[in-house]
Order: sequence, then structure tokens, then C-alpha cells
Amino acid sequence: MKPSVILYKILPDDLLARLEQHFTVTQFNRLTAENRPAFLQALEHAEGLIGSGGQIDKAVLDLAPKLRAVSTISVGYDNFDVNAMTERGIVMMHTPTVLTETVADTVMALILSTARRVVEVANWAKSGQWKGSVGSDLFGLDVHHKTIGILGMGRIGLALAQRANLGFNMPVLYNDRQANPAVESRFNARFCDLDTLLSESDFLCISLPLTPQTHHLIGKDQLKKMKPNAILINTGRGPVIDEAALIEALKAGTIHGAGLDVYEKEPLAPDSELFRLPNVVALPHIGSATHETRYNMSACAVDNLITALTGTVEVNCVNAQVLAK
Ligand code: 8YV
Repeated sequence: MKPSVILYKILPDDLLARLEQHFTVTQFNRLTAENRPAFLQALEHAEGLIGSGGQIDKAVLDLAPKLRAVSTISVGYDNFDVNAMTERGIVMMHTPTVLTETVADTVMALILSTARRVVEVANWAKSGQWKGSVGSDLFGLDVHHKTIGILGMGRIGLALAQRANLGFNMPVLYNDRQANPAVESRFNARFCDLDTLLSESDFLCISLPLTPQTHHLIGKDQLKKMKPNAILINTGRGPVIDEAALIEALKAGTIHGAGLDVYEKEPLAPDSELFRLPNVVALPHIGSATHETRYNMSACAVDNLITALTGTVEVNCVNAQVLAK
């Protein structure tokens, strides 16, 4: 009898076949209010979960007495109650290494598109207003040689420092829980406190996970410390920024603009002011959304689950060190 697992994301056919070689798979395209009753019922027999999104909390775990492993198709896992899983001996795995370069590319895309007003000017040209040379009212800001501030020097922050410093001659400031000498020697980077990062960055890029410590880390007081021509970029998790304070700062000219891929509540409401402000580029959480990377993330998550439920070595496990005791 193959172990039962619940899949709540669409997988490429070959990866679904790999999963079905090992498990009896109950498949949902994604978790919705409509399929929640069927999902909760399927939990009764599930030994594994694989997918992304949704809130996998104590209430869900209490309905899954046989659950042994959860494999998220994401690097972030703030929507999972990892402590509750650890208490229950449930292995929690993510996909930390396969999306780094793609997300760092997305940060550079947001820096360039926000500074140079790419979306706004392209739509202006497309609307038939281009009658001659573009006037200064549509000029943007230079990116090269400007100071990039990286809040969170993890894998993605490091890949971003490489792109910015080696590719665009940008001096790098960064803040994290501790300094990383390797970054400083390789990419002309300087560790600094948050206030310095806020006051000296031309582009402040947030690459932090969402934790109780990072929730609303950037609010009204922090935004006031930024330069009026500074641009805030967020590809980590939306709630790291107090979104209401950000909207007020963008409207008041406290900062120049924002390039966003994540929001306090997703999907971002169509009537959100963030979609209407001309100095904002708002992307729909596509940081890792390339064909290659999403395939690699899904393959990594499938292998994680197979290893955890049928093998003896947990890979990319968030809490193996705790479970190993
Ligand atoms: C997407 C992400 O949410 O990996 C993460 O933590 O936020 C993004 O990559 C995820 O890839 C959706 O499957």
C-alpha cells in the first residue's frame, strides 16, 4: 500500500508521475475555500503534503494524525506552523537553493523598471502620445554607481550584491543579524546598522523572510529616514513593510518610488492605491516565476518528499536538526 500524500499545486506531468510512483496522490490545483472541505477530509489519511501557499497551522495539523512530512514548493515557509510540526515529529522541507538567481534577477528588474519608469513610459508610448523626443517629465533616475542597500544578506542578497556591484558598479551596503566578510571583500560591500542603510541607500532592497522580528520592520519612522530620491524594493514578504505607511510615504514624496513583488495581503486588491501610484511598479509575486526555476523548485520538493517518506536522509529540511535529537 503506497503512502497517501496530498498535492495542492499543479505539477508538470513527469514530476506528477514521479510522485505517483511512490505515493497515492490526492490532487488539488491549489487550496481554496471551495475545496477546503475535501482537503481537510483527505488529511485524515495523508502521510505527506506537497504544494505552496495556504495556511498549514495547528488546526490543519490536528486533522492529519498520520502526517510525517511537508514539502513546500517555495523557499519561504512563514505560512507553516513549523513549531507545531516539530512538536509532532513532522519533517518540514523547502526549496532554498534553486530559486536564488531568478529572484535576484527579479530584484534587478524591479530596480531598473522603477528607476527608469519602464512600465509607465512604455504605456505612454503605446497610447500614441509619442510625438517626438521624450520630455524631461518622463525621465527616470540612473541606477549605475548608485548605492544599493540590501536588507537581509542571505543567498538572494548575495546574488543581488554580485549583480549590483559587478554588473552596475553599485557600492553595496547591507544589514543582517551579522556581518559576512566574504561579501565585503568580493563585492565592495559594507555592513551597517539599519538606520545607516535607510539613510544612505539609493535603492533599499528587502530580502528578508517574514518572522515575528521582521513583521512591519519598515514602517513610517523607517521610511522617514530614507532619502527623498530613494526607491524601496521588496521581493521578500509583504508584511515586512507597513503597507499603509508605505502608501502614505509614496504619496507624500517621502521616498521616490517602490518596486514591489509581495504585499501584506495577496492577491493585492485591484483597487489598491499601489496599482494607481505612478511611482510604483507592482508585480504579482513572480519573484521565482520562470519556467526553468518553477520546474526545478517542484522537482526539488518532489524529491524532498520522496526522501522524507521513503528514505532516511532529510534534504533541504527546515527542522531536521531538531527532529534528529
Ligand atoms: C513563490 C516564494 O511563493 O519561494 C518563495 O518563498 O515566495 C515564491 O517563490 C513560490 O515559488 C510559489 O510556489
